[in-house]
Amino acid sequence: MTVPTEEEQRTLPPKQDFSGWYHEILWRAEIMDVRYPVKGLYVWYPFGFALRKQVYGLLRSLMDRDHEEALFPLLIPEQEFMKEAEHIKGFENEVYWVTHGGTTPLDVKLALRPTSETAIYPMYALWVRSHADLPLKIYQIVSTFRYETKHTRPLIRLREITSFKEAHTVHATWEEAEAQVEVAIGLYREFYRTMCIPVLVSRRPEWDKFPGADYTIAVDTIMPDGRTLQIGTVHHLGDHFSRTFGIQYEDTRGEQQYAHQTCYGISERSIAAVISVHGDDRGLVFPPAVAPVQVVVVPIIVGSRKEEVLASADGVAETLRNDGLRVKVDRREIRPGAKYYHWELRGVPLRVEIGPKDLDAGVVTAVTRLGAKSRIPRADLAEGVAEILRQLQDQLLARAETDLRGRVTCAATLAETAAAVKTGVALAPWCGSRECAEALEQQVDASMLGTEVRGYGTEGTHGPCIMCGKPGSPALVGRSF
Ligand code: 5CA
Ligand code: ZN
Repeated sequence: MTVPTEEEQRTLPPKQDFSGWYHEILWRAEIMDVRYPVKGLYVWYPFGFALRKQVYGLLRSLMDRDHEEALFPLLIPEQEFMKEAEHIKGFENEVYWVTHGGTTPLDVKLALRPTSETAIYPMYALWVRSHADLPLKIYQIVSTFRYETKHTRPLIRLREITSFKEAHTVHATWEEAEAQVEVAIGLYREFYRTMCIPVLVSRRPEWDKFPGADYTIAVDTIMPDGRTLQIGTVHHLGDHFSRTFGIQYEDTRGEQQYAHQTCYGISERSIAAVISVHGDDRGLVFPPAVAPVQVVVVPIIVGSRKEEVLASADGVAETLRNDGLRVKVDRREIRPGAKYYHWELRGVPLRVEIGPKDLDAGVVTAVTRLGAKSRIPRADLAEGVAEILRQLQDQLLARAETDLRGRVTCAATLAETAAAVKTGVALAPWCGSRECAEALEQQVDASMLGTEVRGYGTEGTHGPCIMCGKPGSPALVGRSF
């Protein structure tokens, strides 16, 4: 009975070795299969897909508050794609082209969308007529394709982004679009807070903004190896695309005006973040809000009382399901220890054990994924479990915030910046010039991520630019994925 299962025999690399841990956990916990024979394309296992369903269910519920969901085609005709000069420049090296229908060359090449501005905006030009049609707020969740040349990595840098949530809004004025940028940042903050992921929000440097945007606000988190991951971006598009695609509305005085637009996107990097921020040496740790299985019930079966214990386990599961929880009963004929191991690896926030002793005492034994053990009277089961999950949610957020805060260093010199980016990010005064940013990037082997930083410990330091000594304001510097 004490023979380790095959699953237990392979130990997970410690989280310390983040790259090894990440690679290994994805297949061991059955999130992604990386063996698909095209570089940068990966397969969602059913358990990974169940996680995706929770995360994207949350994202949808936030978007649905004041956006409408729609669906535009995957293929974009070359002429449309080529209309906006900046946009083409930004994407031309990443676009996959469809050139043939069967053996017949196409008259018009078709791009696989790398993002959907040029698919959506010609239609917006038809849909938007008057000020009464504005604001227009639409999103879609689709696959997009980018021929990425940097090292591809499951959920992080994909050539098929399978879970691209892109929102595209249209407004009467530049100011209204600017206000929408703030609304979008608020939505993304809420999305990540619900998943207990602390974020740093900053304004990307001019040269790093989205191709065709007036400005870009990025949402980053810090991964366990200290590198930042951009997990969302919000772009103010001004009237660049509306002029190109002819998105005009009649204002209250009967005059035609160009609209102002925003777009903002999230990909499965959000799922990479949940996995990476919370996981530990024993495997995944999911925040209850998005855990595909929130509670696993493990019957402790000994001899004669097997049927009684199993029946009780089913009853417990039913009570919890009626309370809206996602519950599994593990009835397999294997050691309880092997079951604990299995569900810990898969990040289940709470394990409920029921054995003969628990039955006699009218309780269940509850153990959180962080190891806190308690007894809950059977009569208070639903409330007891809900309270534990609430606390766990708070604990995970607090733990992640503490970690992130510890990785943000206020630096006043180049040397301090170089030291800080080894474990996280630096907030260092910068004058704003590209020359200084490039020199800095060279010398500390990190990127100038942005300014106007909002987040944890980001009061930052105003002072002389760490490169040239001119007056500077706090900028985010870090190594990024
Ligand atoms: N049209 C805009 C807003 S939807 C757009 O495409 N923005 S983006 O290029 O910045 O992409 C949005 C987000 O998708 C990024 O912030 C990043 O988190 C994610 N993303 C971008 N490229 C990839 C990729 N190759 N693999 C995984 N995620 C990606
Ligand atoms: Zn400078």
